[in-house]
Amino acid sequence: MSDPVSLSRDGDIGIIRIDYPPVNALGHGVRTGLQSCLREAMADDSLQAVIVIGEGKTFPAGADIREFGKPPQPPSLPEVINEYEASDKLVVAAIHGTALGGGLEVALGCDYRVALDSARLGLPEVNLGLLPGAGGTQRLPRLVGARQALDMIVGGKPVKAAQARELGLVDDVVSGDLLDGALAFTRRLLADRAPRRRIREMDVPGDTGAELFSEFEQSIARKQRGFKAPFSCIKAVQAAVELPFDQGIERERELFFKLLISPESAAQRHVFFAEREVAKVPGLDKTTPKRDIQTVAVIGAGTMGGGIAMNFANAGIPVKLLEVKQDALDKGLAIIRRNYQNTAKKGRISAEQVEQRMALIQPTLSYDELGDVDLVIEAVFENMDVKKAVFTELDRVCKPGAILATNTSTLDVNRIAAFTGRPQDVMGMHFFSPANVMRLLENVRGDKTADDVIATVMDLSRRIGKVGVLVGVCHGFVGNRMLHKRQAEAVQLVNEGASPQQVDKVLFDLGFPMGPFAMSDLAGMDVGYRIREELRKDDPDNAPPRNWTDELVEAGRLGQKTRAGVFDYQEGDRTPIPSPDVDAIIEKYRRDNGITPRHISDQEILERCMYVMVNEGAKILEEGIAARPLDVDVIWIYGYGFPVYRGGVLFWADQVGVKTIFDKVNEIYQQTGSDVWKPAQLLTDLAEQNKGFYSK
Ligand code: T1G
Repeated sequence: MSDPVSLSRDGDIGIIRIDYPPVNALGHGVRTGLQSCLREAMADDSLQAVIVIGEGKTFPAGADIREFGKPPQPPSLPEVINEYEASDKLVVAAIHGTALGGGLEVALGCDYRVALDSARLGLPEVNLGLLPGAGGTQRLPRLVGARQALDMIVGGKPVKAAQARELGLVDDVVSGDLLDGALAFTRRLLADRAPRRRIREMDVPGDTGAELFSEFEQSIARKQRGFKAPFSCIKAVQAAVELPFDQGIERERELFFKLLISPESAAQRHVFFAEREVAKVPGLDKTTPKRDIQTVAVIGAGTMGGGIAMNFANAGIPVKLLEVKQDALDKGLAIIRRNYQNTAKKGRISAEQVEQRMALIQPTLSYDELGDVDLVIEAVFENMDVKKAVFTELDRVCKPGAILATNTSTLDVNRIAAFTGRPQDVMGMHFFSPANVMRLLENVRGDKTADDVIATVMDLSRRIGKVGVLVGVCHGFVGNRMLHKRQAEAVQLVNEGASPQQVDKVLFDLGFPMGPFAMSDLAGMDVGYRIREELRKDDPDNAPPRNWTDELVEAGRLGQKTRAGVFDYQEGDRTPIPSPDVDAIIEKYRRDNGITPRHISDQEILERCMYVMVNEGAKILEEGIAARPLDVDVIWIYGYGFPVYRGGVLFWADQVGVKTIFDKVNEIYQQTGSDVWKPAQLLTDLAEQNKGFYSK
């Protein structure tokens, strides 16, 4: 491997190039090279200034996250940055791609910054449960003010070059060749005898009052519930206002290292890599061919079909939307347009983009118009007879090689594939509602699905902005299979004496956006009811027994949509309110079933709702329905809002201790004899070996 950092020159200007693909991360080799090249340039009297620039796709995109948790290797990034700032020659950072985290901090150690017009700059460490630990919390406020620095550091989102110019974060924006632009800029500085600009010597401009920080903290409290890093970021920026630079740096370092060893940051760094690893399907490598997807069709213009169609229009992919009746088609298109107009009202897209996207959605009533599409996604009623009719038609009209996908959330994809003469071209693409918002996409491989179909659909997931996870065929695949176990346990806990609001609070406090019962009310109590009734019809011996939630549905309490479900809801308000009517139905259910209610602790609720999911996740891995623990974790984070600072259900299980979980699962199994609680062999093995799901 050649040196990742090199020094060259153009006349009397030194050029320090960083070439460490894929993102010029500031690993040990890069830090060492930056330091040695700067020293070499400083020793060369014929050089008047130095430019630092990244090769490949970007200026350094941060510290090398893979180094965290390993023994630190000098020189540290702050040391290197301090040398740049203290150097006796003018230093200019030439920025393209994404100057993020430590990368932007290196640029802040330079006197001036030039950015390519397409560049983005940010300090996203908060997304990793960290804060900028190489001077960013002390230098950025001195350059752009405390308020703007708080927005960038706590929000974690990058700014575009033009906005960075307005903020004073960069001194020039160039187009075309970045190095040429940077050389011209640097020559102007030399000609103008421009002053050195060491940010450590500046004061923080603008508002620096203590109330700025307290108000900012209040403004994020609700959204950042359970996170630690955002609040530490605020403290670090406040230190920039209240302390001399070097003491502020010390404060930043102290706050940084507390976060670095926190379980929350370990979890968030795990998720960063996991959400990228899921796209790498074991057994399929980059050489697996992919089919060319130019046009798509969606069958069904209901809530799911309309949302699915929007994903493709958003990605610029023409999509035919088929319904069997004109009024259903018109209604579906009207809902899509309204969704886009709402997005435009929030300023996220322009009115012109609304029309562009609507133009990409081509309505049709005839299957015969699907002969040229490369992929079809069926999103019709969850009934096997309806699926059979649709896939029989698709098999008749679609061209050879077209991929036929089903959006089913529970039905058997292998049975659906068998309705066609091309099961190798059939797979599931399970979108989560609302399909144009939720990022998770469970891609379900049938027994006969071809590898190139899988590779194509996984790649397409990324193209439409989804986090695609490959799963196998079983009832509920991965997410809903685990969810159903949690929901059943939640109901059982209420049968035994807990209240719905107590159960919900325990899981809300763990970090879920809402508890099981509030979630049922949001989705609609009739959704679960229909699934249970289908099971009672299809497979009475294994179907769940009737329970009080069935009675709620039969009493018309369907959830938020009827302003009454497990909880009551005021008009226009989603806040769940405990309902005396529901309490009466639950009490009657207990009496009718001879149950004497008992006090149930929060800890018991947490263990029973979460451990049943861990055990089911272990069974899913054993059966090969999910390939790796990280697939299960990514599904729960992107499909159900599992708190990212806990890393996912199985990452969290490791932090609790698999042995602890196994002991409790086995204890409940011995008490109840319920198969749901029969410890998975994998869980048993890990407990015996005193290992976790992620143990190497
Ligand atoms: N360290 C190590 N590997 C990284 C990395 C990083 N900082 N960033 C990306 N990669 C890998 C990634 O795992 C993937 O690997 C490949 O690069 C392409 O990434 C002291 C403490 C830069 C916007 O948080 O946001 O600086 O899968 O698929 O979609 O204050 O990567 O190919 O093996 O995402 O084009 C702060 C994180 C670090 C930026 C590019 N920086 N990265 O997106 O490609 S902490 C970040 C990103 C820090 C200092 C603190 C994105 C990207 P593989 P990709 P992309």
